[in-house]
Amino acid sequence: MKAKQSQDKPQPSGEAPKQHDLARATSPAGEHLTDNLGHAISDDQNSLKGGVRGPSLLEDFLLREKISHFDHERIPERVVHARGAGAHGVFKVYDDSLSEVTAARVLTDPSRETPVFVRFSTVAGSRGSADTARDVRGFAVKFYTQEGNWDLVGNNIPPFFIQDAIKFPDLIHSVKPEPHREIPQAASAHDTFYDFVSLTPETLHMLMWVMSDRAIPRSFANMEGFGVHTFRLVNAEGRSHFVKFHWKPLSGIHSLVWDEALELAGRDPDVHRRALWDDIERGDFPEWELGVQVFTEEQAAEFDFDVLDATKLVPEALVPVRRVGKMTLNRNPDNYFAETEQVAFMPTNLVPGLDFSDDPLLQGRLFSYLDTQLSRLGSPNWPELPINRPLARVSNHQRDGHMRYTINPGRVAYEPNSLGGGRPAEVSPQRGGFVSYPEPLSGVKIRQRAESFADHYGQAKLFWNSMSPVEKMHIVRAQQFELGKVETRDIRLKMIEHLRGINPVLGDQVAAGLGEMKLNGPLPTDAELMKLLEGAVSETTAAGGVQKDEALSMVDHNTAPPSVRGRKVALLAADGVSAEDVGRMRTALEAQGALAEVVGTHLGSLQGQGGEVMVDKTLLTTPSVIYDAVYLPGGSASLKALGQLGDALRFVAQAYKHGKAVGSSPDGLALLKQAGVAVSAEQGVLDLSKQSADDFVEALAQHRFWNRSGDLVPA
Ligand code: HDE
Repeated sequence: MKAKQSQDKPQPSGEAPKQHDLARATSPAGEHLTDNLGHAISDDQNSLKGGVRGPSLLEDFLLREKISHFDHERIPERVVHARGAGAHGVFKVYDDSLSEVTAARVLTDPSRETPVFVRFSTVAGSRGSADTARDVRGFAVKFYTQEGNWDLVGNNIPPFFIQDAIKFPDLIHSVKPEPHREIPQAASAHDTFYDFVSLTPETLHMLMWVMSDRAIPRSFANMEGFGVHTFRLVNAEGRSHFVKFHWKPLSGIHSLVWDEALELAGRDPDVHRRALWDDIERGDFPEWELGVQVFTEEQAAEFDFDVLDATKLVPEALVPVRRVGKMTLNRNPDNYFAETEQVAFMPTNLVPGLDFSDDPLLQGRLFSYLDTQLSRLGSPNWPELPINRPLARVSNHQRDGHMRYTINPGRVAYEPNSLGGGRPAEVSPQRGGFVSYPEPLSGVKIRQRAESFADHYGQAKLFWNSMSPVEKMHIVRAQQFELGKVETRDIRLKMIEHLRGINPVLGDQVAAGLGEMKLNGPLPTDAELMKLLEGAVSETTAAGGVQKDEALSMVDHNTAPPSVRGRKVALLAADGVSAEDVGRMRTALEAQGALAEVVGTHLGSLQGQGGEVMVDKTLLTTPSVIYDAVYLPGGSASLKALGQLGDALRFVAQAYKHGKAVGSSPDGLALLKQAGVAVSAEQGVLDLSKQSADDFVEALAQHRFWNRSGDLVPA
């Protein structure tokens, strides 16, 4: 296990600058208790009263200060992406090969380690909502470069719902809890969202992604990230290329199943936030490679879709992704509010060598983020907050405002000036001054959608075609669930027609689930549905002639070779468990970077066969949905005791139903049977008298076994 990093340990060189900068604002607990102005306090238990049983006195400045500060300690939560978790890290490019297309030093200088702060988020829910809601995830990265901050404020889904920023408030109002009764929290499964979607077919491509398992990630470390919009790279000669940014997780892309997501929302609503924190504390640092799709304007003009339309992606089959660098998250924040809550991202934070495109959604964002910080953080001086301030020197004539922290000496606060020696002076482009790409423009002033934005179904079809049968089955089930919650029949009917437009089998199966189409016989089981959907494909349009893009599937393609890195395995145990078997499995798992936890009948230690076994969690507090697999270590007394516990039987049955690897010592086979789980190596249920611990680790690396018979979920 790698050493936990703490502030007094040496840090990777690149991280140090921002960490030192933050340390200037960090205030560890002092020896003496004081008020906010440094007066020592002798009694923090009792307010000042007129007599021990008398009224409190107005004079009690300590009581008033403490209560008053408390009264004002909340700020407005983000209007979207309110719930988030953040971490510090570093980014490094592999080589200087991008210098042909960009002058951005952060992307071309391999000797630099750029500090980053990343915030992951859900979109629709409030700050206190659950991590596992079906939703898009925000993936916002702030690079503290030597040339100023660069924010890549992306999502875990590459297209967006809408094409023009003017529709964003409508989209968000439709998905947020309905305004008359504030229901439902953090859910798209309600009438107003589908009312908007059914009347706005440009949302359909992204809707398909949101109905897929991408919207219920296993962890933040198992998500891809996307810059979504087309941006520009500009090289030293001023030449521009278009670019799409990607983050490829080195621990692969993995998702929950819906039943797990629902259970986790109750059992551990902080599951993603907790995993991010725990992984970093343990030294299992989450990593992503930065990928770029670079293409010219001429190439873009040849595509049968518009790269300025954010509801479209550029298929990787059309423009491959080049992996150019790596980001490692290696330090947890010291204070949630000061860092994760007060961090302010803005797509306008750019460095020379990068620029915007004319994507009308991006153009609207260029206004929104600065604007929203003013109401959220309350002052134009928010860039002075430690988490937001750049490492590059700030020097200008902006002054005053609420909570101004910087002291600007001297009488000059204007430009041009002679009294201040003409400083600070403008910087020429050659010396790093930012210049906007001189894109030639002409046109009439007009409110109109470009004809090249008109195709709303083509890429939804591409996504659908690219799914494996199980992924398609999950989309059907998700849509049946979501529309099943929509109370207005007319909206359901409109949605079925849209889904039929993407693929008739998709539309029909959803319709059948909603009672809008009669089938000859009962509704298909999951396995039957998967068979039915296998050949269900649609002719794409607006996808550059690509009919199927493997990169869009999490099953057919992954961003990293199969591995068990970061996977968590439960070893179920009671008194009498074989200490040797526990140790053997733990060693096999940890050798490959996975984590083993003993889930026992009680906390503390178990009286094991051959020694004591320490318990990490108990059956009462820890469900199977926290884990990626379960193993039943030997010890007949232990397994007999477990076999009498409903929690243990459910644990195993549920892990099985969720498609996870299950392994058992010979002593545990009876319990497996009791839980209704049949041994089958192909289906990831291993009898360890016939197979080795390494075979179990290999099964774990497959993540899920979709070939189990019958309906897998719910357990
Ligand atoms: Fe955002 N978005 N957004 N968004 N967005 C915000 O800014 C907005 C869009 C994204 O962890 C807000 O500081 C508009 C696309 C992330 O702090 C706000 C439009 C993408 C985060 C805002 C979009 C995003 C935000 C709320 C359409 C993916 C969280 C708080 C024109 C590329 C950042 C804040 C964090 C946050 C506006 C569309 C990603 C209100 C107007 C497309 C990851 O300014």
